[in-house]
Amino acid sequence: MTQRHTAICRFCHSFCGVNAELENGKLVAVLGDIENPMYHGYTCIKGRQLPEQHYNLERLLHPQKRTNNKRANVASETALDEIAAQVQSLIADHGPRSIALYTGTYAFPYPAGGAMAAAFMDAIGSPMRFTSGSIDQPGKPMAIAFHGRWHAGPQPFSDSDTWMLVGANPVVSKWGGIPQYNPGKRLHDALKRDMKLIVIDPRKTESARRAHLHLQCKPGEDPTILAGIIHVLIAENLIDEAFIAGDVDGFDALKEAVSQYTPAYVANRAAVPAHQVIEAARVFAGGKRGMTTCGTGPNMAPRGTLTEYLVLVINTLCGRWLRAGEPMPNPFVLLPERIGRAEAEPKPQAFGYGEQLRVRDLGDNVSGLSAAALADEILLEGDGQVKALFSVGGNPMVAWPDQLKTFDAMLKLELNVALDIKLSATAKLADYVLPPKIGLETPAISQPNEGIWFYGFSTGFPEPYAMYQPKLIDPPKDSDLLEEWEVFYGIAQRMGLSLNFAGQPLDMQNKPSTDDLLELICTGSRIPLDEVKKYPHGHIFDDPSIKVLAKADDCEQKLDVGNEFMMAELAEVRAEPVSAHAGYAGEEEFTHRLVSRRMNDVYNSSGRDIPRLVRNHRYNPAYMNPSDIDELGLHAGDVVEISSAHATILGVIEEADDVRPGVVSMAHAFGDAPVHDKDVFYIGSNTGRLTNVEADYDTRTGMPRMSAIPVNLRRGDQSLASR
Ligand SMILES: Nc1nc2c(c(=O)[nH]1)N[C@H]1C(S)=C(S)[C@@H](COP(=O)(O)OP(=O)(O)OC[C@H]3O[C@@H](n4cnc5c(=O)[nH]c(N)nc54)[C@H](O)[C@@H]3O)O[C@H]1N2
Ligand SMILES: Nc1nc2c(c(=O)[nH]1)N[C@H]1C(S)=C(S)[C@@H](COP(=O)(O)OP(=O)(O)OC[C@H]3O[C@@H](n4cnc5c(=O)[nH]c(N)nc54)[C@H](O)[C@@H]3O)O[C@H]1N2
Ligand code: SF4
Ligand SMILES: [Mo]
Repeated sequence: MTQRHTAICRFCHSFCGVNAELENGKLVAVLGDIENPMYHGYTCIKGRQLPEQHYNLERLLHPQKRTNNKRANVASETALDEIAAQVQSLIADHGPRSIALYTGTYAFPYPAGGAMAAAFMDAIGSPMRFTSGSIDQPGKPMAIAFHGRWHAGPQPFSDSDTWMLVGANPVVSKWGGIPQYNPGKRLHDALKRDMKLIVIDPRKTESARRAHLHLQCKPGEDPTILAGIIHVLIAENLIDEAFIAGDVDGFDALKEAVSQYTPAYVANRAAVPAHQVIEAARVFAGGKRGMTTCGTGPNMAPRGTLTEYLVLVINTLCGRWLRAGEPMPNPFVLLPERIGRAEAEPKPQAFGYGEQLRVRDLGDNVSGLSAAALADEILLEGDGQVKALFSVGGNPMVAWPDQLKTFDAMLKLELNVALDIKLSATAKLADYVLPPKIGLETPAISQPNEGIWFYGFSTGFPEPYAMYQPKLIDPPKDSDLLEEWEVFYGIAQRMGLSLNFAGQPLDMQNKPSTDDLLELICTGSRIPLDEVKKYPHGHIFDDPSIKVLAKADDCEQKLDVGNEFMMAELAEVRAEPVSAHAGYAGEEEFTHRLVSRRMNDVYNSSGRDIPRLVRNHRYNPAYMNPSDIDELGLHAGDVVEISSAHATILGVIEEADDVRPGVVSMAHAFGDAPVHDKDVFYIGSNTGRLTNVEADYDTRTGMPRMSAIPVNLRRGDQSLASR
């Protein structure tokens, strides 16, 4: 008999509330849940494959150990015994800094795992914690630290009449700008009420196709474009003078810094018509409400922090922050109540504190230690060298920049532990692979999507929504799976450590349940988790009485639009030579720029083992404008060699009218170790390999250039198609 339960899809970070159909304790289908008040029945093709994900033949059901290049199953208890002993001896010989943690994409939906891993690192005293966030949009927290955060938060999408997306494609990515909970419907509803969308992107994306105005720019020129828009806002007095007078510092320095970013200069440099720069400023400022938000594209391109900063500046100049008396869109549900005040928060120290890395003068900063430097920390001999890596729900071999360096680092590690559901490119090289329970096999809470409010702005639930999902099915029979948190708890037990979890001491004798831990994670929440559990379809816990408070009488904080580092960078950008060449100033020997993108049916390196998700191709095509393909004398389906100043990869060409000429648009997290390169039609290829972490990086966040990478193209080996 078919039973229907509501569940949280954790294939991606959008956490759609769905209906799961179970037969004899097995998941057989996933459908939308029309009764869910946040997602309104939405699912995507990935979410509908959850049964395939759970019962995939490539899913590991037992831990594996690699000895002499051979992998064999090992009992989880034995694996933990051995790992604990090795960690203990590494710490004894080399100190706690020799143990590093990397949490990737799948740490997010399983919050007990990340929190237990952090508790373990606290207990051993290792500062070496890295997250995929540091190679995602590290410019965001850095820019917020420079500019300041408006305590009450941004104006919500739901009542905005203008919106500007810079290098983001939320319709596909379910991230970055439009609230990522059925964003297609939200955008559709907004356009129906006549919201004007502006998109800045070298590709006419699924989001750009719905825009009132699309600036199809050269990639990597966002600082110039945004400075140009600011120039127009100021020149035409399209700014909120009262807000600036009361709550903003640095206006004069900004005005001076953008004075030479005329629309004509922008047009010449970024290849967008001058009238579009003017129109973007007028349309955005012409509306009453709405935000400019930035996605991964410009964060991966050079000067991501500056781009994010200028995005904040545009919002501030237009006064687009919530004011006293307005309803608080989300005072939180499973987090402690947060009532905004209409004032700037004190600015944190942005960088230059805490743990220092041994390379490139990098150190701790508001976006965390740079994962782009972790391979160096593993490879560089000497005091403090990293000898052991725990990778939790991440895939360094395909996600970190400079893949060949990462490959060397993976081989150099003395202890390489991957917590992964399958033999990913990284797990294959690991000494131990510890597969977890997934999805419906463990309870879920929506709380991580509240927490990301602090990461940027315009992320997180736009309303006070929460949902809980109990464990609904057993893991496959005879499997030996450990949840991520159980791994760190088990190792700590063996090492005799006491862990502090979510601020509270854990009972190290009587193992908690996942539900116990979720309860701890929600300690002090505005609505108790038990109350949330009463609403199987999820619920919006509205409280109209919660309104934005007035600025405190003694508040002297202001938002800063003239930060000295950012003004200096603006001057540096303006001083760069501009090339009339189709290529780029100072990079004339390169003909194209390769840009990042997301593909709808896969999620970073996940989804390739699910037939319906790779029905068109298993690889990541090199999408190019047909005119560029013609010019190269190539055709769709041809193999092309793509070379940056650092490395060469293969690509398979696909025609795409939506890509600007001079641009190659290609997804990341494909490919594998170099010996597999020729299987490009089967595994795709790794764009991260083109990136040099030692050149062209942000000196504060360590973020290297991972988009707008200058490349050359030439015909590749066409016989690979038949491999
Ligand atoms: N060149 C280039 N590089 C990039 C980017 C880019 O645009 N261009 N994007 C960057 C960004 S934004 C990010 S976030 C990073 C992503 O960086 P990572 O998070 O390191 O990469 P993923 O491929 O998402 O790795 C997820 C891993 O988790 C495994 N997994 C799946 N389900 C589970 C589960 O339930 N539990 C556990 N423990 N594991 C699971 C998957 O098999 C996979 O191996 O890549 C970055 N790298
Ligand atoms: N289906 C699916 N969804 C995903 C993922 C996935 O792999 N697949 N990955 C998830 C992850 S880890 C993240 S962080 C989010 C990211 O979410 P988004 O930031 O929305 O990511 P993208 O869809 O890649 O959109 C980035 C856009 O930037 C553009 N771009 C590239 N370089 C530049 C540039 O220099 N300037 C400008 N202006 N634009 C540029 C690209 O053309 C692209 O359209 O998506 C998440 N969602
Ligand atoms: S957007 Fe798709 S993959 Fe992401 S949570 Fe929703 S159904 Fe799952
Ligand atoms: Mo990401």
